[in-house]
Parts: sequence; C-alpha cells; structure tokens
Amino acid sequence: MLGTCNLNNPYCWDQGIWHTSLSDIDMTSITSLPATSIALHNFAKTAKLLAIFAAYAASSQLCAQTYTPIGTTGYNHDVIANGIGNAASSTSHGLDELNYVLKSLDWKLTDASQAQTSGLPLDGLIVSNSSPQQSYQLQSYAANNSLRLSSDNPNGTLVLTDPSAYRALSILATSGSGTSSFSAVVHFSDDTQTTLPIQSVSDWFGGLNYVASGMGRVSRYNNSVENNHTNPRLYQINMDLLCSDHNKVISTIEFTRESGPGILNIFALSGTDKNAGLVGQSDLFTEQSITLHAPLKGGSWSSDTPTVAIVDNTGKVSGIAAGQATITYTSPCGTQHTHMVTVANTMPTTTALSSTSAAAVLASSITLTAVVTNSNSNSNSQGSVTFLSGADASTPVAGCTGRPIEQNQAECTVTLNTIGHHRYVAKFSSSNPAIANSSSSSIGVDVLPASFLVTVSPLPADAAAHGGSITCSPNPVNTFTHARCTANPEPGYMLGSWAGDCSHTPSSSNACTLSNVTADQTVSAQFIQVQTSFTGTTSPSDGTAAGTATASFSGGGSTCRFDAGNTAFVTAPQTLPQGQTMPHGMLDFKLIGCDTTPVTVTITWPDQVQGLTKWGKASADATSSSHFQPSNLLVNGRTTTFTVQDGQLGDDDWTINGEIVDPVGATVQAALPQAVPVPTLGHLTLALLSLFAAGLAALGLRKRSSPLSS
Ligand SMILES: [Ca+2]
Ligand SMILES: [Ca+2]
Repeated sequence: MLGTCNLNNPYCWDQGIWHTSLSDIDMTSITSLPATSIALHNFAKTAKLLAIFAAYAASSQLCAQTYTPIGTTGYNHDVIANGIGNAASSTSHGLDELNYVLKSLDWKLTDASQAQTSGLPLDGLIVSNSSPQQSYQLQSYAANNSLRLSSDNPNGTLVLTDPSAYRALSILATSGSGTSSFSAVVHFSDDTQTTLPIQSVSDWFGGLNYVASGMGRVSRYNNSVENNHTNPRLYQINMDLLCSDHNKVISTIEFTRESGPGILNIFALSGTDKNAGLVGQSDLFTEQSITLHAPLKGGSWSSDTPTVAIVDNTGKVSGIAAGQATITYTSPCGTQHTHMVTVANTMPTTTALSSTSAAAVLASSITLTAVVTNSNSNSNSQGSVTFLSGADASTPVAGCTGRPIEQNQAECTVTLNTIGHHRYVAKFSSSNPAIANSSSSSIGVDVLPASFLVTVSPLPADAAAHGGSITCSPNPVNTFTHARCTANPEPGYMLGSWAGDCSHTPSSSNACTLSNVTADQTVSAQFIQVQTSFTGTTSPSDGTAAGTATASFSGGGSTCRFDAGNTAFVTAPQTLPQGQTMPHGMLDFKLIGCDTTPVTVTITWPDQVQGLTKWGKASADATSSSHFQPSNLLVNGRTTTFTVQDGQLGDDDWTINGEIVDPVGATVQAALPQAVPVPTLGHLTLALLSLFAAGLAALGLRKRSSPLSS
C-alpha cells in the first residue's frame, strides 16, 4: 500500500513526505495508515469534505514538484524573536497558547549573552529535502511573519505581491498547542474563486513530514530557551489547483482555521509556476534510470524513441541504447511537457593504467595513460580520471586531478623526484553525478639513480697475482646504457671464465658487454696459465731406466696449450717398426686452443735417440693408423723437433678444431745381427714400418703407465 508515488499507489512516501491520492482511498484502509500522515488527519470527517476531495481527484496526487517562493503580505503577528533583548520585545504574540515563540539565530537576551546555537536562518530561506527541492522564504523576523489563526481569530488573507498563475500551491505552516486544520479559498483576478480542500497541520512538536526542525524556541514570559535537536518543526502542505484554474492569476488566498485544538501559523507560500516543465537530469547511461518530475501528477508518460529510452508511469526513464529520445508528459489537464534525454552507451567498466616505462631515471618524466573501456568499443567514455600516488594511493599527482577523457583515455605527466618503487593509481569518475562509483587501476614505476657502479675483480693492480685483470668502461655507467669490460690476461695466461654479471659471455671472448644497466654490476673472471711445456717420467721398455723427459712447443697462437688431462708419457707398443726400438716409450699429447699456424714441438728425451715416428692416420681419408715421419723432423742427441698444424698431417683428427692429437715415439736402431746401419727413417724404413701398422693398432698405444706431471 505504501511506497513510491504513482497512479496506482494513492498512499506514497516520496522524499520524506507522505502523500495521498484522495480519489482512491478505501475507508477500511484508513486505520492502517500512520496517524501522523498530514493529509489523513482530517480525512474521515464529513461527506461534505469527501465531496470537496473528489473535485480534486484528478490532480491531488502530491508527489515532488517544483515549488518556488511566492511573495505575499497580510501576516498578522511576529512570532519570531530576533535581535537583542527580551523575546517579548521582538515579537507580538506567542506562537502557541503558552506564549512560546520561534527564535532567530541572532536572538540573544543581552549583548553579553552567548550566541544561539540553533535558530531560524538569518536569510529566512527554508529548503525542504524533497526532490526537486521545495523552497520557502520566511517574512522578515522584525515584522509580522505569521498568519496566526486561532479559534478567536480564525480568518486571514494573504495577498500576492506579484499576482501570477500557478498549477499548484504549497504552504509552510505549523500549529501551536495541538493540531489544527484549515481551508483556503483562492481568489483570482477575474473575480472567480476556488476552494481548496481542508488540510491538517501537525503540532509544532513531534509531527511527521516536517521540512525544517530543531530551531528551538524561547518563552515570551521569562526568555527561557528550549533547545532541542529535532523540535520545533515546520511543515509543508502541497495542494494542486484545478486544471481550469491553471491560467488564472491568483491575487489573494483567504485562509480559515477550521478545527482542532491548536493555533495555526502560516509562514510562507510557494507555488509551481504555470509554465513549469519536467524537471530531471538529461544524461544517462544505458544501464541507468533517472526520474523526471512533472509539474502535476496523474498524467501519462511516453517516449518518442523507445529503442533509446523508455519511461514508465512514474516518470522513471531507463536508458536502452545510445542516442536521444524525447520524453513527453501529458498532464491530467491535457498539457504536454517534453524533456530530451541523451543516452550514452554503457558506462565505463575498466580503467587500465599504463606508463611509458616501468622504470625511469630520477628527475626524468614519464607519461601515465589511463584507458577507460566501455563494453561498447564504439562509445567514448564520459568523465575524468584522477591520478593518485603514494603507498595508499591517496596523494593526488600534481596537475593530474580530474584529467579529461579524450578518445577513451586520459594522460598525466609525472616528474620522478624520488628514487624507489612508486605506485600510481588512475581513478575514473563519471561526469554523470548519478554514477557515484568509479573504477581504478594501478601501476608500479621504479625510479632509478642516474648511474650505477661496476665492481671489478681482479683489478689491474692485482693482475700479476691472478694471471690477468679486467677493465670496464664507462664506470660508473649511466642508467639504461651499457658498459664494456675487457679481460686482460698476463703473458702466459688466458681467460678461463667470466663470472658475475659477465657470466653470459663465453671464455672464448675477452670482451663482455653489460647491456641496459639498471642496477649496480659485479664483474669478475678467472685466468688460467697457458701450458706450453710438459715434463714427465717416461715409461720405458724393458732394460731401459725411466727418466725425465720434457716436451714444449711454440706457435699455434696465444692460447694453444697442453691439455694436461690428455697428455702423458706412455709405454711403447710391443711390436715396433722392424729394426727399431722405442726405449723411452712414447709421448701421447694433446694440444688445445690452437689456431692453424704451425706448432713446433720439441721433446728432450732421457737419453740420445736416433729418430722419431708418429702413429696415426697418414692421410685425411685413411681408414687405419700407420707409422710415419712427422714434418720437418730434426733429431739432435736427446732432442727431437718436428712441426704439426691443426687439421694437417700429424693432427690425428685431421680436423681444424683447435685441437692437435699426436702420439709420437723416439726410436733407436735395434742391434741387428748383421750390424748393418739402417738409414734413419728413410724410404725403406717407412715401407717396413707400414707392414706393422695393423698389428700395432691392435696392441693400442694409450695404456698410460706413468703418473703425469707438468
Ligand atoms: Ca520578531
Ligand atoms: Ca685437429
């Protein structure tokens, strides 16, 4: 029964005001209504009253309308204490029978008295909380400001200072010492008149439907003040005029106090102008509804474009799709009022914040961009974005509050003044005040120092002890730029490995690049000795004592070195080239890190030798190993010298891979029965040696029997 005002609900609660549509009242329902409902107080009265009510049936549903103050004269008493002095001195009569009066904020008993904390406003403007607002202008507090009607003096007339036509009237009133009721006769300038229905006014303490309260009161007898947060109260009584009277100019209104114990005080009059149209906002989103307020209730609503906006019979407009629609209200008097609404597509749902960079240098600027997304990508969002910063995102970014949204995005340029991680939030606010909520998005930005330090180890000063050093330049290195580091091995040393922030660089490169530096860097490296000599104990044949032998080489580039793990003096095979012995066994060596320049290998054996033979593939396409003489062989006493090259004859893998694999053994002529000298490794010898190739291969040459040393 109670609820929103509409044609089907005669008892409605609208913006704090109870209303009734008297035409539909079922007498049996009255007892269920609040006893304090203004319009019902004097309802169950007489058949005469019911007849009057019926005359107003079409237009008496008093939901919110636009009421503005009407200038009037004819007030007969001053019931508002004001200024300094006894309350009785600034008033002419008590508002009630107990001689209490209202007080203005500026009233005080003496100049030294404390100022009032409550009272009527100095400007006399009373604004109700209904929507749209209804406002009333009180009369001067220093003159008669109430049309005070009692049983002794029940009649009074207010004269309009600017006679005009109105569709509806509203009265600001209260009643002292109990409720009272009144009737009003409206006199028009054409000498016609109309009688408004009897209305009840609540006692100035405790009634419902008040539009102002808590101004306190003061006694005219003894100046005692009663301050109360909620009393006294002023009430508004709204009354529509007949359709036939809407264009008539009102000149006076004659009030008659009808009944009740109280004393009626009428303070002000407001009215709805005859030209008043629909009131309400014009912009809405598709998910949104707004309410339009008509100057008279009881009419019908329509939309000329229901595909854009629809309207129900209470004036509630709902957006359907983007576009414009004209809402038309046809009042009970047949007058049409129109109101154009613009519907924007779906209200923004997402704010996505991005930055030109997630990290930036101190004192530089970045641009934050907030993209406001609609569910409809073709629609532009309406509103603004405020950029905030701080751990709790509560600090507005200077110059970046309320940034307008253009093409669905808003921007903010931020100068970065503090090193560290900073959080920024973009908060969307709609330009439509009906949309209170907003979406937001955050982003983190790291503000970095202008440069970073590279810590280097070993430093050039420590090169001798570490086999090399590292230099990096520039150092410090500017943020977001790069530095280059160089490994500088000492003579006889080479880079073994990079470590720290250069560990991405292979040891084959002495140059390391530190790219896009955004933090302090640490760079270190290990240097290793380039081993160009190898000393070990031979694994001699039977009858020969073991001794110390040394191999060394030159050439092959700066990093060419013995692979100590794969280099050793080994025993000679049991079967040797005919007529030859290998008393000191063989040197099975491997060189690594070599380039393709010739390597000259010198081996000094424990005792004099006469020749040297290599064992391996004599050609790149050989399928088996054989003995052959190495290149440029020289034999001189204990020393043998020859040359070999990566990928060439003598390199047993026949591949240019930086490695040279080369087993060799020094030979001595065997003691032959004929004691015939055999040419050292001549053509005949080579031919004989080849006959033993298969057998030697089967015996193998890689049985190492002596410990390695270097
Ligand atoms: Ca006064
Ligand atoms: Ca090789």
